[in-house]
Amino acid sequence: MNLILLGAQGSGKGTQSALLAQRFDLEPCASGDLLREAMAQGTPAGQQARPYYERGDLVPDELMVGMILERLKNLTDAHGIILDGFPRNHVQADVLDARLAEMGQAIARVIYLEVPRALLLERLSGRYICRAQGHVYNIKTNPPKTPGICDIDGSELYQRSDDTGEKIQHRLDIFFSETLQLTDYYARQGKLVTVDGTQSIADVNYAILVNLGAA
Ligand code: G5P
Ligand code: MG
Repeated sequence: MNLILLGAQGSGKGTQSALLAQRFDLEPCASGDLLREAMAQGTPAGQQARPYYERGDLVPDELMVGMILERLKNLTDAHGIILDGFPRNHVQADVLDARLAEMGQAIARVIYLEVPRALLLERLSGRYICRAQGHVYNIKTNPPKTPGICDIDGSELYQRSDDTGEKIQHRLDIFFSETLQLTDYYARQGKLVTVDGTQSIADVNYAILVNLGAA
C-alpha cells in the first residue's frame, strides 16, 4: 500500500506519517526531511535548495523530483511508502504517477488533513522538532516530558527556521493557492479521503484508520 498525506503546513502530515508508517510498516518519505538532511550535510542539492527553503518558497520541481525518485528506488511490492509533503503541484503529481506506473505500482489513497488557517498558525508557532530524527512536539498540545529534550531519543529540540511569522504566512499562501488543487486531481482518481485534522492526534489517526478500513 502506497499512501500520500496531503495538507497545509502544520496540518499534521509529519505527525500522522510516523504513526501510519509504524502501523502499516511503510517507508516514510517526507520531502521536507530530505531537504533538511541535504542542507545539513551540505550536498549540492541541499545548497541549491537552501535559499528557496529559507524564504518558504517551493524548491524547484527538478530538484525535488530528483530526490524523491531516488527514494522510490527502494520501493518494493512488499514494503509500501508513505509520502509527506510530496507532491505539491500538478507537475510533481504527474511525475509521481508516471514513475509508479513504470514500476507496476500506484498510490492507493490520498489522505487530506483539513485544518483552518488560524489553527495552522497557532500550531506552527508552538512546534518543536528533535535534532536527531525529526520527532514532532507542540509546547501547548503535545509537550515533551522534559522541556527541550526529545522523549524518544533524548536529542535537543529546536524550532525550524521556516516556522516564523512571515514565513509561515507565505508557506500557507502557497499551499492554498497551489497545492490544495491536488485534492481535485486525486478526487477525480477516486483516491481522495478527507479527514477533519482539527481533532486530537489520536482521533485524527483513528479517523484515518476508519477510512482505510483498518480500525
Ligand atoms: P515541509 O517540511 O514538508 P510543511 O511546511 O509542508 O513542511 P509542516 O510544517 O512540516 O509542513 P506538518 O508536517 O503537516 O507541517 O505538521 P506537523 O509537524 O505534523 O504538526 C504541526 C504541529 O501541530 C506540531 O506541533 C504537532 O504537534 C501539532 N499537531 C499535529 N497533528 C495534530 C493533531 O492532529 N491535533 C493537534 N491538536 N495537534 C497536532 O516543507 C518545508 C519546505 O521544504 C520545501 C519547501 O521550501 C517547504 O516550505 N519543500 C518542497 N518544495 C517543493 N516541492 C515539494 N514537494 C516540497 N516539499 C518540501
Ligand atoms: Mg512536516
